[in-house]
Amino acid sequence: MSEAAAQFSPRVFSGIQPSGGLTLGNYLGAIRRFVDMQNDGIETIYCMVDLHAITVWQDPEALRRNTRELAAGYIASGLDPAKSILFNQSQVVEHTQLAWIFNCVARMGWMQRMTQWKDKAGKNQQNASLGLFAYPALMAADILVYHATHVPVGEDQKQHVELTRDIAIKFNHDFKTDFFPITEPVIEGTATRVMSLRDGSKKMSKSDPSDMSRINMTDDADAISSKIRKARTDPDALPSEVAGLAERPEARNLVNIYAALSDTDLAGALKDVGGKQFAEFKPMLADLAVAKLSPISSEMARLMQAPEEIDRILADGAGRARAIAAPILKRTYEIVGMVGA
Ligand code: AQP
Repeated sequence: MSEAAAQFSPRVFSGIQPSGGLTLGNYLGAIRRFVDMQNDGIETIYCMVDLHAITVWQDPEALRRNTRELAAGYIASGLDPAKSILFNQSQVVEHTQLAWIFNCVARMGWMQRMTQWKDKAGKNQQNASLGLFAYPALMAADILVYHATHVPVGEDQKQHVELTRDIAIKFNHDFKTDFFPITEPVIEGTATRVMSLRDGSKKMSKSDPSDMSRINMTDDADAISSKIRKARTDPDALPSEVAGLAERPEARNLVNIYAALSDTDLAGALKDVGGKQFAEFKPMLADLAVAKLSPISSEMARLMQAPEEIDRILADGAGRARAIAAPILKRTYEIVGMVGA
């Protein structure tokens, strides 16, 4: 932990957008770390960031379903509502209130440098939503409204957590205070960047137009096997050494997924599968993925039968989250000079 973070008690915050169904990338890159940190006994707060999801168009009915399904995915993967605070972002208004303050702290140039903004807005930035541009300030508010010291994320979110640190530093500097912690990203594990099954240079993503590019946490055994069987590869056998994967992004990705699902690293996985042809390796990977993911998808399906129970868990979590966020927002308003705070 850094010196600045050391003044604050450890508290973990992270979130996932209900912008589609959960993917294997979200599970391996984020949710498994969420569960580890919960089980390490640290205070953990995990959110379904529905306000982030609407920075690009979401069908309202799909957003409702995806939010509940994401909550079901959290719980089915091992997050326990009695141990972690689980809620959806829109139900804790302090996030958006602090985000406004941070919109006034962050600089346009900082936002313009964000690679996610550039990727998602594409060539037509003029037509992107203002919310998509301001996304990282809301993310900073999500984290700092709890004085969170640690944020488990996949590799792609590193830049946004760095921007959160810049916002905290500038706020503390401008107002001559040390009120906000300088949060640490926690990017650990074998699978911090799971790639598309169709293109080893693109990350696996819920909003990729091709469903064949990803494994969804709700996919059944047939779908998982078929997607892995059809995953893009090259004609060579797998190498025995990690160096042999250097110029082979698709092969590396599949071995990486195998490694993460078997709780080992690339070198450990290659001890099992090095020298094999894809015709032999792919069914091994499919069996492993089905064995690891089926219990989660069945539990998600069971939880989705009782949406009112999911809503009750989220409402309870929102109440507990607000109890932490409200005094931090109030003190922020006082520091900024808002009369009546
Ligand atoms: N492919 C991935 N590999 C490892 N980690 C990943 N994460 C996402 N994709 C991968 C991590 O999952 C967490 C939640 O991500 P998010 O939903 O907030 O946004 P995202 O990173 O933009 O994820 P998606 O799936 O690509 O969503 P869309 O398609 O809506 O943009 C984060 O910790 C992220 O790093």
